[in-house]
Amino acid sequence: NKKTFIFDLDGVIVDTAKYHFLAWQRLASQLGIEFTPEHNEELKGVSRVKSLELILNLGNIKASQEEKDIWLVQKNTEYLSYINEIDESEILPGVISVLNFLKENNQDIVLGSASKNARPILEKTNIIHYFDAIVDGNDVSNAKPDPEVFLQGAKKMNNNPINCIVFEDSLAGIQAANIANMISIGIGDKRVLHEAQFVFPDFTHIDINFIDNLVNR
Ligand code: B16
Ligand code: MG
Repeated sequence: NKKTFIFDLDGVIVDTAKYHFLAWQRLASQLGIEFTPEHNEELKGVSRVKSLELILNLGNIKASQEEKDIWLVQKNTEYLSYINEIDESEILPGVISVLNFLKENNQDIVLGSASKNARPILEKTNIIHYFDAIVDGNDVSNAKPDPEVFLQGAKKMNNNPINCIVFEDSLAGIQAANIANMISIGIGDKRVLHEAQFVFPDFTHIDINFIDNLVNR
């Protein structure tokens, strides 16, 4: 039977972490907080609100909800100014061949992302037409490792979780896929993503026969 392939966005399809970093760093420096690329690693797959909490904790800053709301808008406005400039060239190597193979083989393609900016990113990079369903930060109330985002994706496709395959770059996302009873495929560092059933450094390392086996298993 038909499989549902669920893709995370940031870190799997596009590398938007660098733009999140620039926008968070501007805010952090304004607040007198030192924010490094290592800190940014910890924000991968984490929601916008939770990311701000982590950054404020770094600087031991207590703030009112009004202040936090202003900073969240400021960060997102700056992030969107970068997103506004992106195009197809931002798509990570090897992703398009896998999407094409899945389309040719009539498999479901679903987005499962924590980002509330997922749609504009898919539009700017010209790949929104590949997706049969999109589940993003606007749809879910429980962040990864809660499996809600992926379970909603399966439900939209009317498919059973055991027929779903998840591509993720964050450990929380891998855990979410495992809890959902889906096949978890890590994209990135094996040491970080050790709970995944399979790990590849990036999509160029995934042989199309591997995908074909998942389709026909
Ligand atoms: P936004 P993913 C996540 O996307 C990012 O990895 C994470 O760094 C970001 O804070 C989060 O989306 C929310 O993004 O501010 O655009 O709503 O990896 O789940 O696709
Ligand atoms: Mg991600």
